[in-house]
Amino acid sequence: MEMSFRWYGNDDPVTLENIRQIPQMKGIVSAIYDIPAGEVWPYEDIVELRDQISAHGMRLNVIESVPVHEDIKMGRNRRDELIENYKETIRNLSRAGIKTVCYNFMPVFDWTRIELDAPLEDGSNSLKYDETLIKDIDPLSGELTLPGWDLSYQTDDLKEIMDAYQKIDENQLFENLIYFLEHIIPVAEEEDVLMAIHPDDPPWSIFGLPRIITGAEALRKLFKAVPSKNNGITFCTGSYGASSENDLFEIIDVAKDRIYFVHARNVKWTGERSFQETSHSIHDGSLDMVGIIEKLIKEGINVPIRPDHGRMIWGETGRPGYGLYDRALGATYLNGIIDTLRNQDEIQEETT
Ligand code: DNO
Repeated sequence: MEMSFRWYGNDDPVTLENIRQIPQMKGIVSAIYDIPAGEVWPYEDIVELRDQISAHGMRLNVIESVPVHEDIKMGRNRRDELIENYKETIRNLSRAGIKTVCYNFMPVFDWTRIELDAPLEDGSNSLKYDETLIKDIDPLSGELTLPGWDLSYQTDDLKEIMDAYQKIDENQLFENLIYFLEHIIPVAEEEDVLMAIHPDDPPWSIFGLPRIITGAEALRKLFKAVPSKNNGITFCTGSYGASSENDLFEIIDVAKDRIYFVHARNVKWTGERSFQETSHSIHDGSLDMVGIIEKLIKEGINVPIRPDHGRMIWGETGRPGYGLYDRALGATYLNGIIDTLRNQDEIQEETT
C-alpha cells in the first residue's frame, strides 16, 4: 500500500516539508480548492499542483475530492451541463497522470460532527458525534460548525436546497447517483481513471436528508447498477465503522476488487449512533485496525492509504482532524502493521 497524507494546499498549516519527514510517506492526496463545485479544473492548475508535490519527493496520487454539484445530486435540469464539466475534469486529471478520484454523494453536508475539539481522557481532543445532540440542532440556525464544509461545498441558499431535498428520498438520490455514474464512468474507463466513492459520514440520514452509501448492502446495489470496475470505492474505516451495525470485514468482501483508496481512522462508539474519534490504535478505538489492514493485505489490495483524522495533541491547533502530529503517529502505526504483515523478502528487495 502506498502511504499517503492529505494536504490542503498552500493554505494548509501542515507543509509538504513536514509531511515528507514522516517515514515512508509517498503520496499526497489533495485537490484544487479554489474552483467552485461544478466548474472544470484546468489542466494547467492540476499540473502545477502535481509538480509542486513532486518537487517535494512525493506524488499526487489521489484527488480528494472532485465535488459533485448539488444540482447533479438533486437531478436538476442543469445536471447534464455540470456532468460534462465533471467529465472534462476527469480527462484533465488523467492527462496529468492522476488516476484515482475520490468523491462523495452526500446531500448538502459532507462529514458532520457535533463537536470539533471534544476532550479525550489523555488531555488531547478530537471530533465527536452525538445523535441525541444533533437531533436538537437546526442546520439553518448557523449553530453547526461543519468540519467538512470546504469552500467547494458551500451553497448560497441553504434553506432553498434543504427544502428541495424534502422531495428527494433515498431511492431518488440513488437514481441520481446512477445517472451521474452512467455518464461519467465511460469517460473514466477511456481515461483509465478509478472513481472511488466515499461513504456517507456518519452512515445514516441526518437532518432529514437522504444518505445512501452506508454499508455492504448499499455497495452491492451500487455495483449491480454500474458493474464497471472503474466504479469503485474509498474504503473509509471511520465512516463505515461509525455504525456498530456495519461489519467492516463484510464490506471488504463485497468491495474487494473495487477498493481504490483507503482511509484508516479509528472511532470509539459512545452510545447508539454516537462516537468520538480516537488515535488509530486498536487499544483506543472500537475498530480492529490490525485485523482490517491484515484483511486488506490478504485480499491483495495494494492502493493508496492515508491516516484519516487525527486528534489534536501536544498543543497543536489547526484544521479539525487534520493536524500533523497525530496523523503522523497514525501513519507510523499503520506502516508498522503493514510492514509486519508484508512479505519480508519483498521489503528486503525494496531496501537494497
Ligand atoms: C473527511 C473526509 C471527507 C471526504 C469527502 C470525500 O475528513 O473524509 O470530507 O474528503 O467526503 O468526498
